[in-house]
Amino acid sequence: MKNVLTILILCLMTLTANATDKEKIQTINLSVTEKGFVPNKMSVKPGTHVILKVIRKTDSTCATEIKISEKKIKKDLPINKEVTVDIGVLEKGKIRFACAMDMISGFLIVE
Ligand SMILES: [Cu+2]
Repeated sequence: MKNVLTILILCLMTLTANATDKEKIQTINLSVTEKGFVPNKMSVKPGTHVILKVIRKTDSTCATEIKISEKKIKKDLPINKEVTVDIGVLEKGKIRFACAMDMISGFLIVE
């Protein structure tokens, strides 16, 4: 019984490893400064799984949150703390990210 369990766990591990192998993950670092989101324009290839690492570096901004309406994502950005935003796999198009009030923004261009 113990062996069956071990085999099952190993199988699961292999499956998970394969899934991540096929997927192309791209981590993008994003800062919030007095200038807004930096960079405010990035491009990635379609089919890429995008993970944003966002750090707000200033208090002189209204972007204390990041909102990605298209993906129904909204996350707080505490100062000087890296926040991980998993956007998932992106299809061809444009993804807009912005502050909660939609004033400061940027684009992820998928092409
Ligand atoms: Cu704002």
